Amino acid sequence: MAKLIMVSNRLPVKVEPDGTSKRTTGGLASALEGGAIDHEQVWVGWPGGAVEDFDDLEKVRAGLEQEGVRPVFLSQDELDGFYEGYSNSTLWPLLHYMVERARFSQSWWQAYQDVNRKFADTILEVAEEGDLVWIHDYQLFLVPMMLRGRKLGLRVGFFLHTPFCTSELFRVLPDRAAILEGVLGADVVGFHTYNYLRHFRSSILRVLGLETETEGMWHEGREVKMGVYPIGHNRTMFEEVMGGPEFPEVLERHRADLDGKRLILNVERLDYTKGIPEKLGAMRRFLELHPEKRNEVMFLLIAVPSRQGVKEYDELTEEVQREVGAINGKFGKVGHSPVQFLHRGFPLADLAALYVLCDVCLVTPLRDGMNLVAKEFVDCQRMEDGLSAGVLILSEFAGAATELSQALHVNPYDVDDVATAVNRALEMPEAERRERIEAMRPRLRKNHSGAWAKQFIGDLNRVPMRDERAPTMKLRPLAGDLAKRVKAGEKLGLFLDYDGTLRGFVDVPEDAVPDPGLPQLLAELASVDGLSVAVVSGRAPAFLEEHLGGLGVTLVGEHGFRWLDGGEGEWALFNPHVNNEWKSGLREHLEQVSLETPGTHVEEKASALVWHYRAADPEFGEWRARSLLDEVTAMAANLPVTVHHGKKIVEVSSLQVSKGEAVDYLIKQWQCGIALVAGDDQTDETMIALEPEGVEFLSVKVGKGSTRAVYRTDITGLRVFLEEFRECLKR
Ligand code: GDG
Repeated sequence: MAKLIMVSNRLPVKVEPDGTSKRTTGGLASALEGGAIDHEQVWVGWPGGAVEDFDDLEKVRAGLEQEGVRPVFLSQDELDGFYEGYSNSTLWPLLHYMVERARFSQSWWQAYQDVNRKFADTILEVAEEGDLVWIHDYQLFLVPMMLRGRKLGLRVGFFLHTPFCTSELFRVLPDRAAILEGVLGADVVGFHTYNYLRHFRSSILRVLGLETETEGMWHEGREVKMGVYPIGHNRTMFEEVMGGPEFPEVLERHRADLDGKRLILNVERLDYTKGIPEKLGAMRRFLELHPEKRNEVMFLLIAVPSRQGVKEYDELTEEVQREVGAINGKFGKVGHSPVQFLHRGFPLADLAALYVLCDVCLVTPLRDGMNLVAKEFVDCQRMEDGLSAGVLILSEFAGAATELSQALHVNPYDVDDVATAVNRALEMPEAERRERIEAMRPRLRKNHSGAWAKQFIGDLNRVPMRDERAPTMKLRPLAGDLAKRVKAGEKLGLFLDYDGTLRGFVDVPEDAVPDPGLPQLLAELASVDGLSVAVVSGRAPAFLEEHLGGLGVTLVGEHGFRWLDGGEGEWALFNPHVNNEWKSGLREHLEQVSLETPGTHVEEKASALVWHYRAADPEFGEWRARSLLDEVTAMAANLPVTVHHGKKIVEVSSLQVSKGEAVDYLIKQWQCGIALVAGDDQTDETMIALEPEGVEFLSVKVGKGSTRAVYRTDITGLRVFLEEFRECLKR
């Protein structure tokens, strides 16, 4: 059974002062507990502390290994550059949209790369063929790519726990391209929400110039799957503590402390992304607006200390303390301060008790990847035990907002909005509170942290092993066999699309001329007895003849409208009776759209009209293409045409003409016993879908996207195959 190698910056262990180690619970580690994951697990990560702090490193290492942990020890310098620097002072603020807080330093970037490489090296020490490697979070963006090519047969997953910011901000990062390339080393890339995925895709497009689809992309001969996996909270941990013998006592203690006050609970790490000053602003506003409630409510602010000693965080702590003092000074009275600030963590039982007892849980981060407090609060409500249900107020900028639609959603920057929501929550009738909790709970209970991990690992397990999917591996063995059969006298037809199949795309179609080796390769293949070669393209005859004429290769142009037998002589029509009267009405509409969409133009072909948007703004072009597709489909409903959305084109073409019809004709004409077709887009599917009788039919899809083809490769893979085929024919 393959191992699961969990890789995260922090580890679920604590190194004791005597050098021994103790497992800690919570977070990721507990998501894998409970037997849902049947892989043996190994952890790779930083054990905390600087390497200089350990007296006996080998003892620490041995202790950690006993706990199933492979440590990545880091020096103080590395921690400064990689952790405090690049991870926490560059990436963290930027990913949370706080670009003005992000600081950039070349030496931090260097340290980040070095430490990511250390992680990759450590993973490779423990990884064996077939293992799953699951890398977590923004500290380790580069690790997936650093594993590529170094060990075959690893399935690599990457999950981002923070938001992925809009590409407009991400582009600010000097090292943006390397970071994106780093992540694309993974087979499965996961995010909490669809929006983060969307921003990631749009960064790939704008920074790397690469097209993706929602489900992923084809990158360097591999498929990179992208998905949305909203993390769940740790149900078991809360169930256990709430079912424990001490819980009623803890609950009673807190109930007594509250002394009849209505509790408005806030729990978070003290971080600027959590919007604590803004929240205090809302509390102040609420107390101003509702003097009658000042004595009734208790805003409890639990802020777990974070990054103490870092100036920014120390200043935030002081700011919060000052403002809490000011609010209490203004609105408190003898014996009651409406805001209580507790700057420390609490045992889980206390936290659960406070979730149960509070009237309102106020979760108002300015940005948050998910926010588990919101989910824990909802799940911990105990109406069935006769307790009153609480109300969740949730920032619309927390990932959890997409799942928790019955919370009261607020804009955390808008103090009036939050103050109004607090009042609404306090006034809300019990029946409505219950209804809201009951509507949200079933989903949370199903999608707990264990289910989340199981789903991600399931997808990772479905990734084909590297060599199974390496494209040339699939096609290559065919080369030898086909060559043997041609030499033995069987007749083979090769039908190859041009753009996107034999040649990559460029901005100006006229620039996509064949590279020097291609005509030679095609000519050599076409000269072999029993082997017929056709280039089957959407291009106009003139281009094809200029670049691929006279090679003995048959040219099929305009998607199967005309052909040039053997690449010389006169072009002929496959079907002389094609009716093209439909063109005039549609042409006008397409031209109008081109006028309105910079970077697009209309191309007229003998039996087709094509709207090109390769040079348009990529997102605008894509959006316009989709609406155009609908418009044209409606306009052409009664016409003998077909409309399709190809690579950067929308094409309307005569139904009486297709690449499939043309290839079918040639297969018969040439009396092929074997036919191999290869193409990359929807027009090629008409040839891929052929089922010629009595012919062994091999179909190859070049690139990603849905297809009926049996083989899949990329441009390079196809080229390697054709070259290999030529060599085998010579042998
Ligand atoms: C990252 C992302 C994303 C808090 N105070 C106490 C305490 N907690 C526990 C809560 C909760 C956790 O800490 C905080 O949840 P977050 O969701 O903020 O998680 P982080 O790991 O900080 O953040 C975040 C998350 O990853 C998961 O992908 O949701 O957006 O930033 O579980 O219960 N626990 C105890 N005492 C406390 O005082 N025992």
